[in-house]
Amino acid sequence: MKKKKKKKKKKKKRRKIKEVGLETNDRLRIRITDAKQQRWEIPQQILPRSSSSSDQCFSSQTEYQQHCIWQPSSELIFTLHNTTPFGFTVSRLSSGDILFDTSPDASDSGTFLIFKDQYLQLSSSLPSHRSSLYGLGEHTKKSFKLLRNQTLTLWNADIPSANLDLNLYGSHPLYMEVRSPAGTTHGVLLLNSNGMDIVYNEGGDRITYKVIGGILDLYFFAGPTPEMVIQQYTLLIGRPAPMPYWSFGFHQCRYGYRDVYDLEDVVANYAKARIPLEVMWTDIDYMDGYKDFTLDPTNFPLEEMRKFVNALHRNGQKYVVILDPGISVNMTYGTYIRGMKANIFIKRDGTPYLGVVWPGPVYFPDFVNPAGAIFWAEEIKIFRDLLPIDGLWLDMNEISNFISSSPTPFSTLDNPPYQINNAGNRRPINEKTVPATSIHFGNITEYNIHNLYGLLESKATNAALVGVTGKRPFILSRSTFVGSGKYTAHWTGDNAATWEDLAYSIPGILSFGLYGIPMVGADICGFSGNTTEELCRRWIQLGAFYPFARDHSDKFTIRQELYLWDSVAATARKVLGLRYRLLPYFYTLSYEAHTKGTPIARPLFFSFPQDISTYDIDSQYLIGKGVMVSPVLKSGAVTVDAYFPAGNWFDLFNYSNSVSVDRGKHVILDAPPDHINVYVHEGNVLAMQGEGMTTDAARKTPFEILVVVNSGGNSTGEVFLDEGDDVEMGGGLGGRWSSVKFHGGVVGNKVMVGSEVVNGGFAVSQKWIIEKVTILGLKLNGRANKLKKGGYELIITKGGAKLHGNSRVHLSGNGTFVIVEILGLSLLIGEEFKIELTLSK
Ligand code: MIG
Repeated sequence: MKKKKKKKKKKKKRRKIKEVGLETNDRLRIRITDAKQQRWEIPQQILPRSSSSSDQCFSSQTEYQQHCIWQPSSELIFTLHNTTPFGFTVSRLSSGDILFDTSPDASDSGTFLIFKDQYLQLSSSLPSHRSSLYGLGEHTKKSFKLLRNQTLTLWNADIPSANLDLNLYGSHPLYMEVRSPAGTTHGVLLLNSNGMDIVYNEGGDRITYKVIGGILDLYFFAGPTPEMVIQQYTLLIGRPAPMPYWSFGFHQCRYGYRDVYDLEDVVANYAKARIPLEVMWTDIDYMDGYKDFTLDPTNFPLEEMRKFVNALHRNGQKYVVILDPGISVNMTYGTYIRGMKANIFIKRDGTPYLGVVWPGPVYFPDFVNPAGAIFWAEEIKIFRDLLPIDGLWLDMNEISNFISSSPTPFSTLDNPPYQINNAGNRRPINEKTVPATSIHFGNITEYNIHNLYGLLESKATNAALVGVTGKRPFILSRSTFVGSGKYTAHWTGDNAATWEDLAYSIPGILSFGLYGIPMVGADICGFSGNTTEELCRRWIQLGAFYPFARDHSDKFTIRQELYLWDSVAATARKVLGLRYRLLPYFYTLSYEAHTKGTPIARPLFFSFPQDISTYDIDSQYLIGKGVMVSPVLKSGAVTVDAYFPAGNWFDLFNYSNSVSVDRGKHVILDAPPDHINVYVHEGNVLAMQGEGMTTDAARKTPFEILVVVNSGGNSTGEVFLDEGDDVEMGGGLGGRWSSVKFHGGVVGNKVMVGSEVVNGGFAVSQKWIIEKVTILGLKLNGRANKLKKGGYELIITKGGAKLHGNSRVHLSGNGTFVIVEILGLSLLIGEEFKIELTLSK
């Protein structure tokens, strides 16, 4: 099954090894490096990925000159062009479509392959009129689809995400390309941790990488659907971490909470307003002098904090605190003393590098050093023994530094010959971070490993929390890299409380879905600057449907907890009510993400790749395959222009509202101040539960199975159920989990709904029941009219035996469709059932 091939070749000027490996039938790797000298490559221990095997494609140089054609089952074909310098193409076997073509444009020296020590260049042409590109973050973008004529810079930096187009906290050198009209999709990863500029030219017919180190290590993912590209990508880099069930509840944070009483007040006010609050957070305010693992004895004294956290826990709520990587240089600070003793700080010129962050002078732990990760885990353990926190928030890990240290004279690391477009202004790469000449464990330079710090910290923190709690960890990291999703969730950083940033949050979240970090959200109501009632109301309407939903704001801005305005509170109750009813759906999507990599929040083209109108849409998105969110993103608006791909769609707030389009169409929807449009597409079955003030409470309510029948006959859906915070999610049969597949459809005069259960024992043991089955999508024609008059027979069977319960059928709907509700059921979700509703002839 796994066919891998490799080949070597010498190049004229500098000697390079080229390896071309077909790693799976849908993944191809092309590795170009120096034949003589070992160069920096991201170590396997840091980012484990399958390496290509050693079987040769062609061993001799003469053969190498030939085209290299893989075995027919491979969808990706590598062809070498024997030019100087050499060029190559990657094409798709099934269509012959050329996906990547590095043949230089003879009129433009900027398109040639260049391989120097601190400058690598690679360029590929693109079929401009057929090509839509996504990814290459982290940036705040006006549009999810990458616009032409721009340079995308990757270099992790503490630059507020309220800035458009600048390099931000993370680096993800992956793009996804969708080709019209068929929507055939592939992915390209340049696996490289060095700083780079990626130029997408004005004509949209060329992409050029300009990288300041490492090697050219390219991975191609054949797709051919968007979903499959992400599956193939996350198979290489690691599947997303399982997320605890509670992390899908609503989170409240703020920079500047005064004291523990302030926290208590906020929690109490949420309860009083009947707005669900799952997780309370605290920013750096809780620390003593901003020192990690300490508590401010005056405002956040340990005893009071313990009482507070215990009260949260008694109420089914959680508590998360922030950690910054910088450790205060302070002889009376235990963490510092232990860190010095363990000798785990990043060094420069032989001594720990001295930076400045919130506590003042700091040293930064080196997470490349195994002893650094052990140190970190011990500090987390000591702190958690004092205060039973439920998760950790990793900020400032780009690394952010308040000072820019002077470069080492003549060092081409601190001052590389090619200056990437850092901060949009070709600022030095050393600006406000740890200088590139700093040294990590194993003599690795900061120059090479800079972009990996957040990944390494997330990995160490994840392992530490598993060790300390024995439970599924929750980590939120600002800085990320390829593979971070295996350890952490992410938020989009310091946005502003503006309507623009509300809109940009969608491209931001969709991009992280591509990067294999599906648990992502933006600061709801906006971080910096003062929000307004209207903006905050619209923001919670959208934010309630982010995978990760947290309200967070900057110090010295006005408060923005959702209960502070009546209109925001009312809308919050409504939209979070729907979110909580959809928790089984969100959680099942997180299981799908964990096992396959598929994003939770997806662009429309994931489900409708053949509808080319969807390629540009980023003011709406899908949760999973079939729930579409169409928010208001403009001040004053009370309607929304929403694009509906073909089919029947039903309003999840009010099943009697529907939109039916034969082919994709824009529809103007009402969006009064308290409302967001969330529609489910035909063909889906959703397992929903009731509302609750906590996810725990919501999980105790009975299920409603919502079946949206389609014209084609069969609708499907799935629910994954487990304890919610076991370290493993799923796993072998007999484990503490169950999975239920639902199907529903219309055959002749019968409406049928049924389930198939895998490992049902767990769900049965939890006594989860289905109380109601709702069927949408039946046309209100003659037959349904008969239904209305009672012309039907309802048969419910379990294990072949008929059930005689108290179920009854209720019909409503006055538009095109009838809503059939089968009420009064009491079916264990862990046992297979079949419902047949036969309409009399
Ligand atoms: O220098 O901890 O992005 O969420 O509130 C700013 C204070 C540090 C930046 C984070 C933000 C957080 C803030 N932090």
